[in-house]
Amino acid sequence: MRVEGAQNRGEETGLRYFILCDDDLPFYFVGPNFRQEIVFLCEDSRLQKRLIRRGAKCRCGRLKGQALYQRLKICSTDRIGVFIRNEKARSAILQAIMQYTDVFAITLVVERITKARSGASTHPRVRAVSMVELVQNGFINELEKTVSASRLRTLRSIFHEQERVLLLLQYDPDPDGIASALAMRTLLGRNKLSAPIATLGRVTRPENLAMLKLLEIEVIEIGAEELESYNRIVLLDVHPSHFREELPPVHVIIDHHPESENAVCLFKDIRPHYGATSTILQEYLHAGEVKITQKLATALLYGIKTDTLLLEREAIENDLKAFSALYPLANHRLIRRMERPQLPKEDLNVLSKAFQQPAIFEDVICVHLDDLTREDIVPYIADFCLEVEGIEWAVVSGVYDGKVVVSARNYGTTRSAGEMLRVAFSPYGSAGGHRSMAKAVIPLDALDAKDAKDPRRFVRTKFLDVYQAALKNLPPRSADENGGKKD
Ligand SMILES: [Mn+2]
Repeated sequence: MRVEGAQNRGEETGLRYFILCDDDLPFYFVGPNFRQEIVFLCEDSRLQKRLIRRGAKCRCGRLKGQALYQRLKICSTDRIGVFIRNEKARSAILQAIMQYTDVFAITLVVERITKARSGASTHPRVRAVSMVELVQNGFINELEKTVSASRLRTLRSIFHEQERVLLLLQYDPDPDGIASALAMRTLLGRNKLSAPIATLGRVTRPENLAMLKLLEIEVIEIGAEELESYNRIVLLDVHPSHFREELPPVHVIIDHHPESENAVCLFKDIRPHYGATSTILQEYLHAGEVKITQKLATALLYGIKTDTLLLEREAIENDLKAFSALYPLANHRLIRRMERPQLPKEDLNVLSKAFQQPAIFEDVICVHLDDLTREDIVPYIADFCLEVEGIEWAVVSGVYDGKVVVSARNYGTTRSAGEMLRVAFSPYGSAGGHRSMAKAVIPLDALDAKDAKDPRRFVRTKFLDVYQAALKNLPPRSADENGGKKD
């Protein structure tokens, strides 16, 4: 079974929400922002008229029959909430939905959770919520939680009776990946022996090493040949296409990077509009009502924080929600210690060299670093360069391990950084990313002799060509737009 990423807003994603009701109370539980996204279904034409008068979308028909569901073409991805007060009618309607549709997430509203929760939960497609939960969390959130709970069940079933599980991260794992792996291990109820966290590379960034040390997390370094010995391989915060090695089939992918090629696996949850993979995992933990320890909360909060630059970059409402849920559980003293890592002394040379020959063209700064011992210096400096006065774009390149690594950052106000790097560099290597942050990796031997000798000039020329072409397609910016962009 394949499960695609969950999205929250029906309007953006084509997801549909239905609430079956026998009075108008649920209308008030929904909240004004979401009322347009929901279709209410009822059996009473007077109730229908009343709801429509209030601005709701409402259809009338027999809720215990097949015809209405057929007419609406109810399908597996639709979210259904059942808000029927009469208990007998409620169970008959529930039966009808299960019989006539293949919806996999049904939220059943009950007065209070007593036996009803356990009773309803015996059916995997149904989750019961109480009126109190509905008031506290909102109808849409509860419908989404049911979807997550359903997915979580599928996800867990993949690991049933599988002895060796590997949680695999990118070559130089970052806090978002590490936290996601820790959360995944918790979701599966495993430990570091039955589900080790691994990389085919090495954790190098000092702040990430600090995270591992302070939270006592182990990331093992393994070779590609060892992958075969695991029964289940989970990729977190990374796609198969990231790897230079030929991977054996992976079983699960959970990530927020846009997919460049369609990977086949048992369970895939990719949400490119999310700021962090940690957010996706937090939603699973929440849906599974799994206890989040201080260590896990600290890791996840740090993961969201670093991937979204404290919720400023590429963050969506879900990231904010996850952040607020984790905040009271986390150890903030430890996070402060992780954020102020010690930079190795030898890096000072790289830094000082970087700023001796910056090239600035209009609002673009290009900085090149020659032979690096660490790849992560490149994005580190790119983040920093974006702080330079008047700069909207930072393009930082460096040579590491026979490759040119390029990091682009912008304030997300004009062209997509991912798209720009893709156009400029994909003929030579891998390139892509988000709207405000992107990366390219080009093997030196993919370049002709002249470019390979002068990667600084190569990167600058290629990027600026694309940048200038993009500018020509843009409408001229007005005077006041040129100021205060970075607020
Ligand atoms: Mn991430």
